[in-house]
Amino acid sequence: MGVLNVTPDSFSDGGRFVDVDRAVEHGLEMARHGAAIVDVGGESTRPGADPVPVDVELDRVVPVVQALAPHVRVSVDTAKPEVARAAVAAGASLINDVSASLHHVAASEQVGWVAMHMQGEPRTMQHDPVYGDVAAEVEAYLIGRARAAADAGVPEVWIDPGIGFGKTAAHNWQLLASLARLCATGWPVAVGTSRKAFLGAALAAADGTSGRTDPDDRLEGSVATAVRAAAAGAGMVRVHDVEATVAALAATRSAVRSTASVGLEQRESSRWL
Ligand code: PMM
Repeated sequence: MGVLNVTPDSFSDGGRFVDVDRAVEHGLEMARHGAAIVDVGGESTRPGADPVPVDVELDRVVPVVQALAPHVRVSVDTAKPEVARAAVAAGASLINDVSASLHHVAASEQVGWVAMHMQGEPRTMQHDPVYGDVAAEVEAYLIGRARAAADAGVPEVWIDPGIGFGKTAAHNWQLLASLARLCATGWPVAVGTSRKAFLGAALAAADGTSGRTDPDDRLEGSVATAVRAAAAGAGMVRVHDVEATVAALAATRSAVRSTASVGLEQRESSRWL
């Protein structure tokens, strides 16, 4: 899933694709580079972000969805039912829902739904996130949301642990470390680590520098964690750098296959992943 934020203020690519033509061009480019889905979002969910009025979000999202939908599968990244409905009418077939509350819209529109876990809301979620057992709590929450959606008749349900949404860096690493367990629930898992702040600290430690504060400067961490997620069984990774991620996933697949062909167990190759 390639990320297309049509916002002036997203932490990772804010302001770059506000213009409809540029946004569509970038979406098509991600599709050419191998994205199966382009995820169009018109409201920033970065920590501290203020909500956007519904008419503003509609104006940002609908024309871009309409232009992309004939060429590539489109999802809409929104927490507003009006925006989700309008995007589906414009051709989107997946609702990417960081609020995990729109399953009734996905059911009535008969489209797919991604339920993401978030503790709190974007304006305040990073103030002091606290969990007893983050992996268990996120899993229990997501299973509940997924069951509700399936019971309501949603035809395609994904669960996403919501990396960075009301989580410390330690929580994010714990969630990544326990992804195989989330995948073992049987619900298809989506994961978004791309360019997020917790990667900056890890990359800086590798560099010996004080910090990679620019989200554009977190490519290696983004790709490495996408590969890690896929190796753990995630069916979808939400990324900004589609070309690099697709190549890394293809190379990993070849490496795992050749490991199997020389008689080692797959487990062997995934130990370091
Ligand atoms: N992260 C962001 C926005 N939407 N949706 C899902 N399903 N999972 C995520 O991890 C996620 C998301 C924030 O990143 P961005 O500002 O770069 O879009």
